Amino acid sequence: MEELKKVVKSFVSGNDIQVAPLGAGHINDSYKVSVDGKEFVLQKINHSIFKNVPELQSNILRVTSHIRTKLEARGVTDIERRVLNLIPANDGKYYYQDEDGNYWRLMDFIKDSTSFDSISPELAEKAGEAFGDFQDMLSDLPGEPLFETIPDFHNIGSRLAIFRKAVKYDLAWRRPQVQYIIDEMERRAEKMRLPEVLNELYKDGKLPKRINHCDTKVNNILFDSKGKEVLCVVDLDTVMPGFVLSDFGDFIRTGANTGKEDDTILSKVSIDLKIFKAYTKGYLRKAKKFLTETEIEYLAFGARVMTYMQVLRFLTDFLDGDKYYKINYPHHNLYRTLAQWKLLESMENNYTAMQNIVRAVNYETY
Ligand code: GN1
Ligand code: MG
Repeated sequence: MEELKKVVKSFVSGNDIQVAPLGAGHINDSYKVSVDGKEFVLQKINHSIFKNVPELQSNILRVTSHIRTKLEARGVTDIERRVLNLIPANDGKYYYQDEDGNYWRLMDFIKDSTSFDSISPELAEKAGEAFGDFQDMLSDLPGEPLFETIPDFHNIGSRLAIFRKAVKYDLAWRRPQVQYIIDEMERRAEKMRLPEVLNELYKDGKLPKRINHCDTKVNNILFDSKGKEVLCVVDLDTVMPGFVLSDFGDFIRTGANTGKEDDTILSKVSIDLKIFKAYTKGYLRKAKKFLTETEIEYLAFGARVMTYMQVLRFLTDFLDGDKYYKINYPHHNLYRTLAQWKLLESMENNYTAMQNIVRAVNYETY
């Protein structure tokens, strides 16, 4: 704790400093900090994953400043609760590097807020509006393109290549016990891959790259303390250009699952079509005005491909010996893999219904 207080002091000064662990992210370490009563969030940035922290922080600064300007123009009054606010370190940089080479950042804590791992259709609709509005607000971000904080992050072709390498080298000697899942993933590879198709559509301008959040997990939205209204979108490490189907898909993967991401009771895991529909409604209400027909047509596919990609990513990490994601118990990555695979199967069985929902909602949305 003394170490952490020292880090805090490289950003702000004060006498009474309290630090406590916060949240359950799979990548960074987060803490809630209080300095003489004022509250902050301190994060240790996982720099084996985010290799260029100065560029990462510069992305977040650009994105949050741009959103702040938009909110001001709309006349929003409680802006400090509507967008993250980074605090500069004593040397003026928006990060601090300690003697061990670890990178840290500090931001204001958003008061009276709450987040959920599972939500009602009403809230899913509001979450859809929030992520649609997020993409809309960033659509005219000035300056050069955002830095790609993790190259090929949502590129299914490269995820497959990394997965195949993990299978081949089998670093943790775990391949035999998961061979049947590997086979199932390979069986789906051609259908899920589509990079060529997507790239063709991209070249034709039918599937543009837009600034995406790229980590639209349901718990990356803060609601007010009553759990009724969206306050703001958080976890901006991966905001970068991509296909909107991946932002849509990752929300559905996490928010429209009747079970947990790592549920050990697989019968609890399935796609919740009510949530799917509600999110689609909210999202299209905000995003329809800028989406192409092709983007809308591919939304349901986005949910499938993001879930497929998450199976690959958890399974890759299991085969590698748990190097990427934080785990809470041995074989956690295997349980995550199984639960996401179950969700994928449920989406496959309900795919026509999902596509029909998108079409119907699109038809009804103005
Ligand atoms: C990670 O850090 P967290 O928990 O928000 C991951 C996402 C995965 C997710 C799986 C940088 O997100 O891409 O979808 O876990 N973030 C990174 O739950 O890899
Ligand atoms: Mg994250």
